[in-house]
Amino acid sequence: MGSFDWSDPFRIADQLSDDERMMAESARSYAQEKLQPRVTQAFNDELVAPEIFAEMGEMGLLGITVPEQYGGLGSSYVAYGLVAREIERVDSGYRSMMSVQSSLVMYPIYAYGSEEQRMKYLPKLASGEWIGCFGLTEPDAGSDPAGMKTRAEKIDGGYRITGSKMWISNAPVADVFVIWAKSEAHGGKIRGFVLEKGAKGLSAPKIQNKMSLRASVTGEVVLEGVEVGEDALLPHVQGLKGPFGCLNRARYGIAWGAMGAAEFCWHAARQYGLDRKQFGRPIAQTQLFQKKLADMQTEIALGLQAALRVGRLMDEAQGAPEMISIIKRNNCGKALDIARLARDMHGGNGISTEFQVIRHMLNLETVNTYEGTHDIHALILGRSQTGLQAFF
Ligand code: TGC
Ligand code: FAD
Repeated sequence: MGSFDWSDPFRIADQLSDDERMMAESARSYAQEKLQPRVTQAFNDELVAPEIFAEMGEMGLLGITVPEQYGGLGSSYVAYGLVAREIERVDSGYRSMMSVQSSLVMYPIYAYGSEEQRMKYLPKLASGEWIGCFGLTEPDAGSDPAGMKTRAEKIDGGYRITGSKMWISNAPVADVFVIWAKSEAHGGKIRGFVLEKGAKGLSAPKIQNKMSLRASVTGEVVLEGVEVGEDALLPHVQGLKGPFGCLNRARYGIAWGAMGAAEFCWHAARQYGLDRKQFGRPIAQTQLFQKKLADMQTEIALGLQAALRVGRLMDEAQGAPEMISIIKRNNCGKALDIARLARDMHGGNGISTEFQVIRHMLNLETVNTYEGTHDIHALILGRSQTGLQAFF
C-alpha cells in the first residue's frame, strides 16, 4: 500500500508537471509573503489596494493563459487554477482581482478583439499597469443577463452607450472597462465594448457597506451617453456567448480558488482543535470534531481532483460549460459549508477576523453567488440532463 498525506489525500501534487508545481509554489510564496500579512487590515478597513495588480503582474500572475506575445504567460488552465487556489487561500477578494483581470478582461480582448486592441491593451493589463473590469450585471439583470437594458446606439464614427452596471469588481479603480450592451446596429444583439477611464459620461462609484469581499473594491458603472469610436467594439463575437465564453474561464478558476479558501479553513480548524483544550483534552480528540475534519478533508480532496480533471480537459480543448457548472457550484457550496463549520469549531474566537475563518466565510457568500449562483448552476445542469429549461 502507498503512503497517505492527510493534507493531500489524492496526491494532487504528484499529478502536476514540474512547470505547474513551480507556478503553484511561486504563487504560494507571493501570496503568503506579500498578501497574507496585509489581508486582515485590508478586510477590516476595506482598504483599496490597486498596487496589488502591479505586484501580480510582476509575478506573472495576470493573463496566465494568454500567449506570451501579448504579455501573458502562454501557460495552461491547470496552472491558472493552481494560482487561483494559492491566492484564494489568502482571500477570495484578491483572487477576484486576479481572475477578473485575467479571465474577464484579458481573455475577451484576446479572444474577440482586433489585433490593434490586443496590442494596445493586453501588455499593460498583463503587467498590472492598467486595471480592468467586466460589466455584465445590471441592477435589474443579474441571473438573467439577457434582460440587460444597457444600449449602444450607432452614431457617426462609433457608438453612444447608455445604461448602468451593478456589482462590478475593480470598477472604481479601473482603467479599462469591458462593457456588454445591446447594440441597435446589430439587431439588438449583445456586443462587447472596451471603454477607457476618463471617457465623458463614464463613472464608477464605489459600492459601500459590503460585509463580504471587503479587500476587493466593487462599483457601479454609470454610462451616461458615453461616446466611443468604432475601434471600441470587440469585433469577433456577438450574443450572450461573448460574456459566457469569458465566464467559463472565470468560473473554472473560482472552482479551484474556493478550494484554496476551504483548505485554509480546514487547516486552521485542525490546528485550533489540536491546541485548544476543554474537558481536560484537545477538542480535536472528540468524535464530533474529528467527523467534521473528515468531512472537510473528503470534500476538498474530491473538489480538487474534479477541478484538476476539468482543467486537463480544458487544456485539451475538451472542457464543456456543464463540467464547469458542476465544479463551480459544488466547490463553492462545499467551501462555504467548510468555512461555516470552521467558524463554529473556533468557538468564540471564530467570530474575530484575527482568526480569519469568518473572513473566508463571509467572502464565500459572494463566491457562491457571483458568476452564476449555486441554484442557477443547478438549473444549467438540470437543463442539460432533461432538455427542459426551468429558468422561467
Ligand atoms: P441561453 O439560451 O442558455 O444561451 C444564450 C446564448 O449563450 C450561449 N451560451 C454559452 N456559450 C458559451 N458558454 C456558456 N457557458 C454558455 N451558456 C450559454 C448559448 O449557446 C446561446 O448562444 P446562441 O448563439 O445560441 O445565442 O441563455 P439564457 O438567457 O437562457 O441563460 C440562462 C443562464 C441562467 C444559463 C445564464 O444567463 C446564466 O448563466 N446566468 C448567470 C449570470 C452570471 O453568471 N453572471 C455573471 C456576471 S460576471 C461576475 O459575476 C463576475 S464576478 C468576478 C469576480 O469578482 O471574481
Ligand atoms: P438575482 O439574479 O436577483 O438572484 C437572487 C436569488 O434568486 C438567487 O438566490 C438566485 O439563485 C435566485 N434566482 C434567480 N433566478 C432564478 C430562477 N430562474 N430560478 C430559481 N432561482 C432563481 N457582475 C459582473 O458583471 N461583473 C463583476 O465583476 C461582478 N462582480 C461581483 C462582485 C460582488 C462582490 C458581487 C456580490 C457580485 C458581482 N457581480 C458581478 C454580480 C453577480 O454576478 C450577480 O450578483 C449574480 O449573477 C446574481 O445576480 P443578482 O445579484 O441580480 O441576483
